[in-house]
Amino acid sequence: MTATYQVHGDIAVITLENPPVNGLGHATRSAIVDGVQRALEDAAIRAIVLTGAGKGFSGGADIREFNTPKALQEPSLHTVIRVVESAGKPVVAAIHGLAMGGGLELALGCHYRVAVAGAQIALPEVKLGILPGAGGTQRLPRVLGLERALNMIVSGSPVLSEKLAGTRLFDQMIDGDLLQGALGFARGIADQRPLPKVRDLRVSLPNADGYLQFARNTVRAVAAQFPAPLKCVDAVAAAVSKPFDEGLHFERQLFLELVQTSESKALRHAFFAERAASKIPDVPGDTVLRPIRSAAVIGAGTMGGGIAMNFANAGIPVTMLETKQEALDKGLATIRKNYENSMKKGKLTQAQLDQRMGLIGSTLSYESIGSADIVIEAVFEDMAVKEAVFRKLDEVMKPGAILASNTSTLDVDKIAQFTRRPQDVIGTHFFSPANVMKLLEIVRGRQTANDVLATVMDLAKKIRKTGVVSGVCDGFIGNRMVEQYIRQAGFLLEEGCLPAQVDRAIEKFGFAMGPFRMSDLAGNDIGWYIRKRRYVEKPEVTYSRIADKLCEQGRFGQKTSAGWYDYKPGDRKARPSEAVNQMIIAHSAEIGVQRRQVSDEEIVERLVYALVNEGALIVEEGIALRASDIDMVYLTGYGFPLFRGGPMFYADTVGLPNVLMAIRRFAKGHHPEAWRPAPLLEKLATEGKTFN
Ligand code: T1G
Repeated sequence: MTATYQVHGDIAVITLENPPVNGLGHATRSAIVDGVQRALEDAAIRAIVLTGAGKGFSGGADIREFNTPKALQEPSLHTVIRVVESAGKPVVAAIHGLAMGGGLELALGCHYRVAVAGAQIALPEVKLGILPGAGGTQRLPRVLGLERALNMIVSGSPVLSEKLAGTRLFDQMIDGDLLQGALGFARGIADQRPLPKVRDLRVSLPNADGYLQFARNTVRAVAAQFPAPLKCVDAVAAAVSKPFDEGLHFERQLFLELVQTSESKALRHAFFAERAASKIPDVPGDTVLRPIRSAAVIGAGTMGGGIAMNFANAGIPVTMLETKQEALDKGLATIRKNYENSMKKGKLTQAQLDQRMGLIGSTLSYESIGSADIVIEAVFEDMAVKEAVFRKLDEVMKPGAILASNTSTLDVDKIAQFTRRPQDVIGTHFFSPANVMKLLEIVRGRQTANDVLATVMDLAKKIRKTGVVSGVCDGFIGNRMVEQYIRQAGFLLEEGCLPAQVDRAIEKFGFAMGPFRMSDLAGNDIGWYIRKRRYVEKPEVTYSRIADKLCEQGRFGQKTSAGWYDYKPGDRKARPSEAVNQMIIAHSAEIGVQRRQVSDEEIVERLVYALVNEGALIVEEGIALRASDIDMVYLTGYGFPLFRGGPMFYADTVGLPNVLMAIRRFAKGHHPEAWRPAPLLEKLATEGKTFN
């Protein structure tokens, strides 16, 4: 379906019908033009109402059409808006639910606009690395004024329709039934001439140039690697300085430039990747979910407390269980402090703080959590401890309760075997701080029931996490890949790099933090503990021993004021350590490696392609459902730069043959065993295909 045409007395009603968001794809655009022409040719019709079925008016242009011929196929959105605006009979946009992007631009081309309250009004294009490309930057300032329009366009954030009542955006707010209200409004203005056009309005602001210069400086400071926000300012500035048609042309030029940028393609990839991640091929979308009305968390430490906050934030009552009262008291105090910090930043009101704290209970007794719909254990990362907890949970939890483990590396299938209900067991791997990081790795055990998996995926959305399904393997998706990244970082030190050079190179690439600063922050002893286990379990996996030497000196990182870097007490600034650098140089000599100058480009390739190669194995083994899921893991959990779209998307943009060539080059160097090309990578590269 695309759009329907109905006649109500002497008013024609064109209804957009292109679920799920009435995207303005080519078919819908054609149907609108046909409908308007039909109404203009029918002498009995005095006015036209344009409205949307379902969720709302329209979510904008169909992003899936971008960079395809369909996006520009006539009638383009520009043409549709021109047909509407130049119509000889009044066209009234009737808005509910949402009017976003091209949807709002279409409404701005209408002669009148009416809306009910609660509709999300936005020009979110900047979030996709582009800008409103169908007149939004020229028309919105004409109805809302320069400042308000610029804020909406540069932020891309929605504003509720009622907040815009009384502006020239809406001619009337409708109470009650939107269609009836719109029909009544249309009859009232049917004979009014001339037909009002937004393009004929003027944008006026005293000292507009000064304001725009201020806007440019502000945007430049925060836009970082994204070109779109600054171009939004330039386009809106044209609404002030240029005649309408020139401004429209200028906007179009900027749009066409931005839509081709790699940043925009990365943002659009991330948009769809986030939505694809919640789709589980062998679990039907209509699987009946288990109700989650209450939760319990075992452990009130950093992770347990953070996990509990996620439930409270979503309005779900949660009980934390600990073995000692002082641990509970400490956990609750930490949560309260976190909320108070948010309140100080204006992100929370006192009432919300009280409401959320009121949702967090605490107990020392397993028996008191038996009625919870889901329980998540966040206890020490040791299988014996997990076993004791899950055997206890199996005893006390009601039938049908979901038993989840927050383990970051242990085998969820083994954990499930500690219960008589392995079908109810699942992994929910949160990332610290659990109340902040968006990523939630949802680990599907061999026996995890489909409805348990679907319920936890739905819960991820409810607690505002990006849920990504992972199969059971050591490290699941993120940590399994990061292990290869850390290995390469260590090898680079042996070959000639120092920590500061590696960190600087990868941070210039766009990572929030390089591997050595990150390790000092997290604690070098964590990796040390895992490597010591690995040396026994997987002797074939080689590591640089430099990190072990560091830990043997007690240099665990920030928490010991010394790690890869030196730290002054109370100061997080990482200062290169001469002692560590000398230890690294001595180590190379000790193992007989001739140190060499390593380029930043090689550092980035070694670190990123280590992720890509392991990611390819993870997809091939079915641990991840799709390559874009791996991108979501790295974008939301590991600080991979958003403007690069994630490791697998980035590899696609580099070209898989180039990635493979680099890996084959590395396989001739130091530690060739770490560079066995993944068969999937070789296959796709040979076939000229991509991961995504
Ligand atoms: N194009 C194509 N598909 C879209 C879409 C769009 N604009 N918006 C949503 N979808 C799909 C989405 O992928 C998912 O698909 C389903 O709809 C439900 O989405 C010229 C050029 C509208 C607030 O940026 O912000 O207009 O996974 O899960 O939570 O200036 O979708 O089910 O197959 O997000 O209720 C500008 C983007 C486009 C709005 C609804 N518009 N969309 O949120 O549902 S560029 C946007 C959203 C443009 C003009 C320019 C949200 C939503 P599937 P959902 P939701």
